[in-house]
Amino acid sequence: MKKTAFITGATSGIGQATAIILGKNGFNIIATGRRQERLDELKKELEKNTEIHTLNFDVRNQKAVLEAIDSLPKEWNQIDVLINNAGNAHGLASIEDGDMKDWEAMIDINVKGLLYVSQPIIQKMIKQGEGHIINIGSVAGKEAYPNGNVYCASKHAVDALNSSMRMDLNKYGIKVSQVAPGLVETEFSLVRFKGDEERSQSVYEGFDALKAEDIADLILYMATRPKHVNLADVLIFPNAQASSTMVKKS
Ligand code: NDP
Ligand code: 8X3
Repeated sequence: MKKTAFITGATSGIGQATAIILGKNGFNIIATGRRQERLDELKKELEKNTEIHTLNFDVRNQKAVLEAIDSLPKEWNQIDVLINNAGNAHGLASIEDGDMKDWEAMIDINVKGLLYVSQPIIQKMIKQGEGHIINIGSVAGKEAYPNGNVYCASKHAVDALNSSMRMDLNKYGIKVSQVAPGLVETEFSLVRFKGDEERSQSVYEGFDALKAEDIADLILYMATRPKHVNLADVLIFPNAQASSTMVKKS
């Protein structure tokens, strides 16, 4: 029987590439995000290959998250893989200058949003007697970097939750894994720098950054291992990157 993957933040970057690769490799897809036109485009592209159901909600709104998950038709009730991907950085400023609204957004989306989505799906997985959660963390959750303060803190929280969730859910046979990427060229920097294309582009100049498809490829590998194998935590860098702050640029 085909497995179903529930992917948050499937409207761009890593989440979108993951929906596409999983959809083309035997998974039914539940794709979520806030930009309806992107969800519609993805549905159009993927329905040639697989079954796809879309849900539009903001992960910050717990009521909306629960209603969206409750609204799933019976045939979409089984969720085999949850990919907690929705997230972003907002701003890059020294702690004394940081914008409280940016801080709240990162904590609300990257941490609280992940929890809002996870719990109702974990309840389903417990009833199913199996499931796999793949959390998208970051190198920023392994080592902080200057001006990264609250984004790094939010991803350190994902790192801690990944370990702790794995311990809590081990008794139910549910796998919990993390992918912690370095620099991936997506809309991430455009969001971080509030639409400043030049500043956003400069992040990825002078080296070959990872592509969203590289991360999606890893997620496909992780999601298709045999039942007894769990890639618990994978740090993935572009070859030019050696740490959160060391990137060899030409
Ligand atoms: P993108 O900006 O391309 O994608 C972010 C996705 O998250 C979008 O689909 C967006 O959908 C969704 N999202 C953002 N805010 C919300 C919200 N409030 N409610 C629902 N969905 C939301 O960035 P990436 O693909 O790069 O980022 C994906 C994940 O990867 C994030 O968790 C990020 O922290 C992590 N990451 C990224 C790295 C990089 O270098 N790019 C490196 C390490 C980790 P919509 O706007 O439609 O709601
Ligand atoms: C995204 C990678 O280094 O921009 O998590 O924080 S970085």
